[in-house]
Amino acid sequence: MEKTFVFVKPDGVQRGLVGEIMARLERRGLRLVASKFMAVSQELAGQHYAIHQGKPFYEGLLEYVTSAPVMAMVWEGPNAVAAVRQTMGATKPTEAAPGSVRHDFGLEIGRNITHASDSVENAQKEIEMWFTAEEIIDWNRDIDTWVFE
Ligand code: IDP
Ligand code: MG
Repeated sequence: MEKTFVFVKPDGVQRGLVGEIMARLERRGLRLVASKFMAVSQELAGQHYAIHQGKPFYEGLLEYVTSAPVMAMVWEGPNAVAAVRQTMGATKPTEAAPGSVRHDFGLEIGRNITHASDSVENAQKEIEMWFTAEEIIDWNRDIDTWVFE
């Protein structure tokens, strides 16, 4: 089953949106397979956002994601990567679809509440970067046949 990596960024944690975001993903039918509430080191932040190194917002981005704890998670389901990106909405909150997390709770690109992997390949890389193999729980949920065709 496809897996994707998500974290609720420090603004989402500070604003008390962790439960709301997890509830939306649960209600959508995705299956939680890992989560941890954690402080992000400079090293991890740098590794996670390596692709943005050199961009004008890079330093601010690292400061932002290390400024308070985050809730890191792995969710699983058919097309999990695309489904979660859709639930989170476009990077820029004013371009995010109404009903998406970034639309419903955000205004600024630099305070856009969540991260979600943008491809299956990056999801695999990010899951390995953030979680150990033992932290990923392989389980069958009793309602799975009512959500997964
Ligand atoms: P994504 O989070 O939707 O995948 P990316 O383009 O990969 O978006 O950018 C990563 C993160 O960097 C964004 O979620 C946002 O927090 C931050 N970011 C991107 N562009 C800007 C910007 O122009 N100003 C401030 N922060 C930005
Ligand atoms: Mg991205």
